[in-house]
Amino acid sequence: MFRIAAFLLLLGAPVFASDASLVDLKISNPVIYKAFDKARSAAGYMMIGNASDVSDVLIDVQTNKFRPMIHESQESDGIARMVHLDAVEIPAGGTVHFAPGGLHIMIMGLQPGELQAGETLDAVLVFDRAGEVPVTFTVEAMPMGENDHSDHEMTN
Ligand SMILES: [Cu+2]
Repeated sequence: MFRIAAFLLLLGAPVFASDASLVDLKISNPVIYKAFDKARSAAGYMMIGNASDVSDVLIDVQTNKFRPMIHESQESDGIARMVHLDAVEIPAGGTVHFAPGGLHIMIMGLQPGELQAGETLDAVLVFDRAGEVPVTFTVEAMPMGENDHSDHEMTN
């Protein structure tokens, strides 16, 4: 929590202030890819557009059942690894893509039968300014050729 507060102070943004009327966020194409039926983890993707002239910051993702984390896949020296992020800035007038190979919403510890293709998952995206924004992810099988994350080394 302290790290999040420090990050927001650096951005000059009010911490947990409610300025929902200032921001106009649009979440598009929320989808969760699962590599195979019994995979223990899955990753959520989407686009977050900010049509307003102030930035916002994604600070949490919540669901009733799972504890998703914000991850970013990074590659250095030919080794792909995932880094846990406390927050993601959504710039004024910009769009942030959560997409395979980059930012994603990581859901780990899946039990057999959870998050099968065709199901949906209701989640809440928590932004510094916009507050809680509900989103419904659709679960789909991992498209051919996409990275399934399961071989990634966790750092941080
Ligand atoms: Cu991840």
